[in-house]
Amino acid sequence: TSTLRSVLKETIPERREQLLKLKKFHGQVKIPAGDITIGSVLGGMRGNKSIFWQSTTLDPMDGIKFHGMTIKQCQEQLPGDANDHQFYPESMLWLLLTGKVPTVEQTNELISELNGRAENGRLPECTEKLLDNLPNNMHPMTQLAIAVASLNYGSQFAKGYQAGTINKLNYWESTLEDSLTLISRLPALVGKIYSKITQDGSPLGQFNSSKDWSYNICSLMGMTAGGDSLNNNNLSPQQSQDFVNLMRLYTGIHADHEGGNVSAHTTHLVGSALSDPFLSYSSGLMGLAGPLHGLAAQEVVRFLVEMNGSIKNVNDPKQISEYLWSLLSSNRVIPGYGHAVLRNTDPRFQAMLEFAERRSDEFKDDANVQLMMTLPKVAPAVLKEHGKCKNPYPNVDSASGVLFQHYGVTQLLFITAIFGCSRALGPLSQLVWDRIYGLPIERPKSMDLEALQKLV
Ligand code: FCX
Repeated sequence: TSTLRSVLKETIPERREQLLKLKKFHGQVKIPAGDITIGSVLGGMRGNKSIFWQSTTLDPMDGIKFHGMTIKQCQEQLPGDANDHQFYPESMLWLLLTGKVPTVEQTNELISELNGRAENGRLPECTEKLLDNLPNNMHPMTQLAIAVASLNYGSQFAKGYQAGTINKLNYWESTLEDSLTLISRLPALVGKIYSKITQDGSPLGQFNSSKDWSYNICSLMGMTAGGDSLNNNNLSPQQSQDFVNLMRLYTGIHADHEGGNVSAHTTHLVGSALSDPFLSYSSGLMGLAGPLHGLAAQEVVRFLVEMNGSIKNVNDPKQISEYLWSLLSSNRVIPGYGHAVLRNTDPRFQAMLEFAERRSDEFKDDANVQLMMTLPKVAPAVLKEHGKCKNPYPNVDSASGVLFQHYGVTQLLFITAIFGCSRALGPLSQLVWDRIYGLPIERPKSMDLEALQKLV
């Protein structure tokens, strides 16, 4: 991508100088909030401001901002499908990498760049064989993490580093190469895994080199209309178009959630050892596969389906509330509610909800979607009364699974793999910047119980 590289190259010198100045002249300045306490050492480092992350910031009340832009502003300003106000994930990737809103031409150029690297949706032979040899019913996230790690076989960064041919100041270039290659391969990877868990691993759809990344995720899952899909997905043309736009929305807004969440931080941490982007993001995916993080999306669907089966009237707040209490009293969490940083409704949830509200006819008979839409009116009060969680409001995982399920993605285990496509965009963009800045290996100090006891 000549333009992407030149835009980055224009930005790099100034940014590097700013960081160097901070490090050299102000390294001793204390960060105001977020003192490290015994509570934070024992409590998952909540509130400790200790990770450098450029592309997104998370405000507890307002939620995520992408280089300062809210989801609404992204929907208004980033190039995408004009009919649905839905930006392409490529425009988000451009924004995350450069900090600038791309033009339509720049977005199209990045779409072509990624499609060029995708080799018509064909995977490298060793990755294809590796996936063929994994059990079809192995969890999709395990398959995805293994497959992504295997792509490191072709890593430009690892090769160059091994050969000693790259100047440290230029590490970012092969990191960018690898990151774009990794992102371009994800539609084919998840398409293959989806086929493995739904049938036998044979292609479900065709790669379309004139379309965007999200379209190709859908197409290789066999979910698009017309000639690109090779199976009968039972979707009307309107529904498959809506599914593509749901995928664009989903992959766009899940791309990044600042640096401290498990998948982002893991990618950053592993990358700090100069592991290449494939290994770094494979580790991030393994973190995303945890039920308190990305896997929650799958748990939400299970929970809504179970609740639908257990209560007589899903529009009755009393019955919903009783069901939630029964869950809480058996020490289970309400999936899709709560957050480590947010203290308000997640604007990503809001964006998914608006997607459903704009298609009220489509969803009016889907009891799970209806329940997902009613729950925010009941669950926060229950969680407040329960009195434990700091944020009683819905997070992003509340809505996504049931919407995918509505269009026929009934394999719950697969939903987190779609999250895994999206989350590549943010942490890999940051990894490029980690290399631009030449950030060192992460090595915080640990403390044992005796050392902590000595402090009190
Ligand atoms: N239902 C019931 N109890 C909850 C709860 C929920 N949804 N959320 C938090 N709590 C409980 C915690 O389990 C904890 O109990 P404990 O003191 O007995 O251990 C207490 O409330 C305090 O937790 P809190 O500080 O509010 O939350 P944490 O920062 O520790 O954890 C998560 C945040 C997201 C892990 C937590 O709210 C949770 O488990 N939610 C349900 C799972 C979920 O939706 N995860 C997705 C999160 C996110 F969107 C993502 O990363 O993908």
